[in-house]
Amino acid sequence: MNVRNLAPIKAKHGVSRALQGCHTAVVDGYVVEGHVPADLIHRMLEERPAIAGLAVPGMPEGSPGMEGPHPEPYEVTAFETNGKTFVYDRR
Ligand SMILES: [Cu+2]
Repeated sequence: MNVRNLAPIKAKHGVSRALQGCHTAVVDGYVVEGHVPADLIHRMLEERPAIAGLAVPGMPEGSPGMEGPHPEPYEVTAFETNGKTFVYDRR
């Protein structure tokens, strides 16, 4: 699904402003926000944790689709619909 205004979708799925990336996807009921590595999406779909989804805020260099000469470490944040977050993985 391609929509021009993602704000209502992000709000519905509990993506807070601080977590917002440039892309939002909904995969099998989970939100994938920003440049989340594919292997973590697979892990989430296998483990089916009680979260709303995963987010990589911003566009960190070195994340999938953002390859570059100066990769930077970044966190993949899991978030719940109640706004709680925790670090799902570090890259
Ligand atoms: Cu991006």
